[in-house]
Amino acid sequence: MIHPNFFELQQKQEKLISRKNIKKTSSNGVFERYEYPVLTRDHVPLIWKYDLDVDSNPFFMERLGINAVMNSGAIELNGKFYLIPRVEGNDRKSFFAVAESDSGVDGFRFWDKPVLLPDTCPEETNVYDMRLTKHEDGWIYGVFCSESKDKSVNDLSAATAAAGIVRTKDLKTWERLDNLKTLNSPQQRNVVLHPEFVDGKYAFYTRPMDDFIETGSGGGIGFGLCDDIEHAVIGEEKIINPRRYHTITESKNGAGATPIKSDKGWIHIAHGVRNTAAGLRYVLYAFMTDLNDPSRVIAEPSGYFLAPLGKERVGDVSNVVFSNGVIATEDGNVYIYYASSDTRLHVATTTVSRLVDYCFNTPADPLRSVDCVKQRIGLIDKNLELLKHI
Ligand code: M1P
Repeated sequence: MIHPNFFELQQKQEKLISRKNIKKTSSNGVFERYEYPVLTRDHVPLIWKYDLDVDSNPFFMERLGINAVMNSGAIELNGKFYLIPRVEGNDRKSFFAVAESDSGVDGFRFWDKPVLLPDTCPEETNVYDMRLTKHEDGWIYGVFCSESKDKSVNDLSAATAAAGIVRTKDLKTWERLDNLKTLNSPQQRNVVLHPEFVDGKYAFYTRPMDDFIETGSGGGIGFGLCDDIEHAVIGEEKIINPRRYHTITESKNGAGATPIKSDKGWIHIAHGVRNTAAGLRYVLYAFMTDLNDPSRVIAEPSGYFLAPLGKERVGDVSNVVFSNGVIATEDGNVYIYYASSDTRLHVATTTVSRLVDYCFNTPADPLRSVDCVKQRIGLIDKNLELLKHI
């Protein structure tokens, strides 16, 4: 018999999932945030956590708890919005699951079962942060971090990050391909597949790292080409967006969502990390690359695009926002899915035109305080002149 507590919890969850989200007024003109997260651990189906049987679970305890629902791949298919977030169990292992919505800002409901990836890497311990790419070859690719224990050193927490690759046509059946090999980088995270062929090859944004946490000599977001997606190997990785001293990317940076195509270039929403006395702070930033040569940055606004705010600041890993999924619909609307503090998933909305304006018309970082002041005085002088005429 089903435990009677189940029905009460089910009603509560139904209320949460069907709650309408409320768009907040934009504070910066660039995007709008929403009142409620789009996915939290409370959205996870109860049947993933509880044994409903009153005989085997008389106290109605969670048997397999969920700790967080965060960093999510995103894709639109046939007018519906699909998210594939990183779902983390209480056991600290992450997995992927599909949630769908009609609106893109609320009503996200998980499918009945999480994604069971083909088990082709016996050493793999953890998987997370899938980027979904609708590629012009006709497949939908998922590129994610595949983490294994690093047995070469005598350190219990030493790990190796690699880019796992899967592909599907329907988000239901997944084919696992070989992990990406980058000949010059021992570790990789935040790898994103570009949606179009470049010079007839598959193009990846990479993030070379010497170490699991520190990027070391890995100087920023890389770009590399490969011939065969089923056995992907990248030789040369060109750093296209370096991390820089005394900026939001000083400690590290990484590609975020699959870039959005606009008539002015490819729009990237990436993340930058700087170290502080309170630990690492992750923010989102934007840049654009050339339409015909996506390895060439053509615009990079100064500073961050979106940083943790209010309740977003606190969670499992506080002071973090992270995005690995953006949807641009045909009508030019953009849905940016970002997680806060490795705990929950939010959406911010804007449009392709606003992002293009933001990228080209927000001044670049002059990299020195004195030049930042000059830059600001230029803006003030222009405004004072205008204000004289009112
Ligand atoms: O904890 C913050 C983020 O840390 C990692 O990102 P990066 O490789 O850039 O440091 C990822 O593990 C990510 O999942 C996590 O949100």
